[in-house]
Amino acid sequence: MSIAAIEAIPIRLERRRPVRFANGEVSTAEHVLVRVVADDGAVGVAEASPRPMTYGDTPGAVVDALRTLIVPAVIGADERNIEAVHGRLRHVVHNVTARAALDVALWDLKARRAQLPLAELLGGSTRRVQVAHLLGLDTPRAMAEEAEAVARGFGVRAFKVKVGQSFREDVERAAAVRSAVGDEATLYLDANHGWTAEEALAVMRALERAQIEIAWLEEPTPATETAARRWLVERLNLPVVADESATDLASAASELTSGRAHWVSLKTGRTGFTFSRQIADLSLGLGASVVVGSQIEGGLGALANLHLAAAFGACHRYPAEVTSGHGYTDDVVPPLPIEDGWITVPDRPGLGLDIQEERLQALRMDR
Ligand code: MUC
Ligand code: MG
Repeated sequence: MSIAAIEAIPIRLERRRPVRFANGEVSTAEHVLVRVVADDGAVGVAEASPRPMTYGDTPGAVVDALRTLIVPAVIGADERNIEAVHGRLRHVVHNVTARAALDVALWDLKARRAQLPLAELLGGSTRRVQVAHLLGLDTPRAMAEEAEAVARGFGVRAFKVKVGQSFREDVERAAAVRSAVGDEATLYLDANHGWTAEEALAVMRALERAQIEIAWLEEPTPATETAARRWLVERLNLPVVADESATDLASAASELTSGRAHWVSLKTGRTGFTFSRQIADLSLGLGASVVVGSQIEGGLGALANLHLAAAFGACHRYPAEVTSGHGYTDDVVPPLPIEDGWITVPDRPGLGLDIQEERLQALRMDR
């Protein structure tokens, strides 16, 4: 029951269309498939989705961190004691996506051995999760058309609208999507630090005047500009969500208790299950909500987010971003069906989908 090897296989996934946001874009995604192999040959898997604009890492850095920092520290450790494995890594700073993938793979392995779906092993709050679809930055018309097609085709009723560019276009983006999907849909905005505090206030006041309802707002301004962020949060009439400013337990605690954010976004791609659960519990104790977000991971990463959303009541209070895998032309796992805007956790042990070996061989970059 000890960790015998960790494989890190870089894979290249192509988006059907690029996803743009205020601080970058994802078109060809270079991710890393991580496999933890136990001494008896049992395997747990995960997908690392490095995001240089968010965490400063790259696919090469993920592979290197696994091989040179993580493998030497954890080989031989008892795979069942996930906290103890993290204890061995306490001096490894940054490298959040590499460490998160190790965590997800260890939990997958544990749940496979227990013959339980991972969401059930972790907490088992629900089996069905309402999904939110992410609309990348584009013209207001193109974003509205995409929202309309996703609402019609998949019954999706929650949309993240990427903004953070210019006052006029951002107001038009939210207005166009709202009129495409109707008053009942949940709309929320994500500016990825693209606005100044004054711009953010102007956009949100304009949307209020136009009676365009927005449920919450993610990362309106650079979170490092703490006074400006606090000034803004005091003036807004909706929850402000910390995403890339809350990438671990300590930063989530700081954002939530400093008046800079009301809620936090959770992503297994950066905090795995172990640290996501800690942040969810912290938030619950503070009376803050959490939303399960996407970093445009492939199908395997999205599946991990689905299990997180299903495991804990706090994680499915709001629709979760668990459909990013649907946006790739090819992948190592197939996308799960979206039924009238909801996805059901597979009723199989672990993450619940097996890696399709022939797809992996076709997509791997190290051949
Ligand atoms: C988001 O919610 O910000 C964009 C980059 C990243 O790391 O996550 C995405 C989406
Ligand atoms: Mg975000």
